[in-house]
Amino acid sequence: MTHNIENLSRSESEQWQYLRFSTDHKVIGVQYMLMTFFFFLVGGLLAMLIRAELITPASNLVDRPLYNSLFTMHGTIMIFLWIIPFNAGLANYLVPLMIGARDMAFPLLNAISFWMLPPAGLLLLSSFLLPNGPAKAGWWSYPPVSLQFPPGQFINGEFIWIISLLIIGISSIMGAVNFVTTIFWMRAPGMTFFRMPVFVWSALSAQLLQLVNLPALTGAFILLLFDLSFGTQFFKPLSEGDPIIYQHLFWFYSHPAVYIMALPAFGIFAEVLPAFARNPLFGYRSLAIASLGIAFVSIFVWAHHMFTSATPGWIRMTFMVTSMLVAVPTGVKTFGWVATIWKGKLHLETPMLFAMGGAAMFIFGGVTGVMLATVPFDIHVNNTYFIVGHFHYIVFNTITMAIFAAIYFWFPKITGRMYAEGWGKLHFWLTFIGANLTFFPMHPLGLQGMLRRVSSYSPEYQGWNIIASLGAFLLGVSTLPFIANIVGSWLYGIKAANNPWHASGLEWTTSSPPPRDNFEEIPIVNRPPYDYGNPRYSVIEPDDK
Ligand code: HEM
Ligand SMILES: [Cu+2]
Repeated sequence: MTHNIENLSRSESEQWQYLRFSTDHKVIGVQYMLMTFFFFLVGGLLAMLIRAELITPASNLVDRPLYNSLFTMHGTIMIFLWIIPFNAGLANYLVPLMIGARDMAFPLLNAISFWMLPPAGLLLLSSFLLPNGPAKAGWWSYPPVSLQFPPGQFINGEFIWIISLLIIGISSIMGAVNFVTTIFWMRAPGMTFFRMPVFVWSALSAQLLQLVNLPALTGAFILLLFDLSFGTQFFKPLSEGDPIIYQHLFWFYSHPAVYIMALPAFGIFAEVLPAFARNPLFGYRSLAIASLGIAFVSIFVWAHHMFTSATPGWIRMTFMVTSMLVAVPTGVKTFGWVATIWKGKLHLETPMLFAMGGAAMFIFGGVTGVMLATVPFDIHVNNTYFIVGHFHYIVFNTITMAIFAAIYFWFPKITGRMYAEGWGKLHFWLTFIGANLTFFPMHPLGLQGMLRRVSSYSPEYQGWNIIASLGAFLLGVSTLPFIANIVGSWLYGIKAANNPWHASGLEWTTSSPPPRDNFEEIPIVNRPPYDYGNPRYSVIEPDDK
């Protein structure tokens, strides 16, 4: 393999653009993805500390207050600084390309939304330097626990936590306005709603949820801040405040947040599976509508997180039924993925491995989700490791795997270079095995009664805990081939064709990487997506791999 000098210097100057202020949606998208990956590593490091503590039944590595900070910061970072903003970054990169636009509707607003995040994230991390350390009340930050800081300490971990989450939330709302406007008004001629790829449908559904539900969380955080720092009594039970109201406001956003995280993953599966099965996506319209259906139903299920919060029976029953209804549109999705690869000619390159692995794991996490929607079962396993096992099958085994599928799939488009296949497969197998070793044992542990958010446990639970911790360290190792592959291939990888996977989306019709304005000429769309036999646009494919 030869590299000429121009090539190297060109790519070097390209990498620096990601540190500069830019209003190009592609640069901003990559900035989001790089920044959130940094926080994924921080969150992962915290997870390994937690798992190191849990190898032995006694609490001996960190003290209990610090343990509380560890799981609080881990959960907060993984949700608000890894998955949600990563999805925003990926959608930023892809949506304008996929709908044939030259940029987002509001490029400056887009850049501002991004640049609010690094200071907010660093502010959150800085709370490790405070005398009493970071917030300790879990990622829900329920009052009254979250309000228990020594009086007289105005700047405490909880204060910093609320301020940084408010900044992140405002950034997300601004982003949502931008995405929804872009998808409604910036589509290329002929790009009707039912010619948009499913990825765009899922981004639209997720961003609508941000618009509708995030303001409730923002309001709750502002009231919480007043209770914490300015002596109000909104949520303080001893002064006739109502902590349960906080739970309602919190979950009114935070259950849909699960779908704000998961819908883009479903969108990724809908792009990757057909490309590598060389089959059109099965049931395009129903998958597109199911995205909106999932988003809609998810607005009405929040109280399933409150089955044990002295919730009246009729509310429990109502929310049990609505929660189970989510299984209908998600079932449509799963069926569509299976039917797409059925009898396909499967090409098992790295993006496909991650997409198939992630989709399969979603079936497991989805089934335990329906189990948890059942009130009596949920009461039994409430606050145990069964919950932690269930949601990590979603947030890690499904969504984080989908994110890796996306990174490998669009890497050639973004960087103009190919990644190394062998390293990618190594990364997949380490991740897949590590994730199941880590999170499967949490289910039997929870069924046997091991509580979550504890740093010590009774010795009978140790066996499964050792397996989970070894799995977590394997996951830590799995990031090494990934980082090596991405950095090495970005600098020295062989040049990528415009459409190395023979995929069908509009983004593959332009050069790799695309020019500043995305397309030489705005394309005119005349066919539905995933129409493999008939290219939708006149595509010229130079030196295809
Ligand atoms: C990288 C591998 C990961 C490992 C080994 C891991 C492990 C853990 C462990 C051991 C806990 C503590 C459970 C408890 O005490 O209740 C935890 C909590 C949590 N994790 Fe992860 N996790 C990982 C990735 C993720 C990801 C990708 C997310 C994405 C959202 C995530 C979200 C959470 C949340 C929300 C909590 C709950 C925190 C709380 O109780 O307030 N984790 N994780
Ligand atoms: Cu929920």
